[in-house]
Amino acid sequence: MSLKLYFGPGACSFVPHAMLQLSGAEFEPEMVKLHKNEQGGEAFLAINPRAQVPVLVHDGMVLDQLVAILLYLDDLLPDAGILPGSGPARTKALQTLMWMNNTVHPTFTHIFMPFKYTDNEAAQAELRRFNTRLFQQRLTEIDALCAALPDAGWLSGDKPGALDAYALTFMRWGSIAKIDPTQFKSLWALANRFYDLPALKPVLERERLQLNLMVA
Ligand SMILES: N[C@@H](CCC(=O)N[C@@H](CS)C(=O)NCC(=O)O)C(=O)O
Repeated sequence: MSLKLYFGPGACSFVPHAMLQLSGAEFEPEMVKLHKNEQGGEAFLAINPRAQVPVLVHDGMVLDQLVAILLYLDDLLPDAGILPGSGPARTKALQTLMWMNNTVHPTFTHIFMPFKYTDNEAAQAELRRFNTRLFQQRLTEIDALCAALPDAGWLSGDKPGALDAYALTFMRWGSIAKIDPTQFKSLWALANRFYDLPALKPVLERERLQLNLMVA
């Protein structure tokens, strides 16, 4: 079996990157430098014409879209704990995953890449302002989900999984937008527990990830 993941440091691709690493599966991580626009270069466009990470390549099959990749990996690696296995716990986790992907994630894109939505500079500034406030609300909502967990519990169930990695990612992104991550006490605690998982270390080193970008 050959598994390859194209990831951008600090991007949403952290979620499958972390899941693959924690699963213990053999995979080839391939870095795409988003800040150098490598996703728009000829070599990467030949792999994903949508010019985005993450991209998973498994035995020649090329897959983009975070949720599709996570569901695929969850099938392939059922013991990895990416999502709860079945029943209402799985359905609720999927509900949260879809919301994170179709609502929280694009809210941040409006802050970080407003030029994707308008070429008017004043409108871009307004998108940044409005969506920063909205993103603060989304993080508050995720913080409440974390606060409702039992002690040392995970959003994804018994094991640290996809929802936890995505929550950590959003919290980090918030700090790029100067939203202090330490104000979200339960989310901050969960993200730190995830960050401190010994098996995650290679991913943190590859991506050079810091949890709070407000403290340089
Ligand atoms: N809908 C896509 C969104 C992926 C996405 O937004 N990827 C970002 C990184 S978080 C990216 O590649 N950005 C570079 C760009 O759009 O130029 C998914 O769920 O996979």
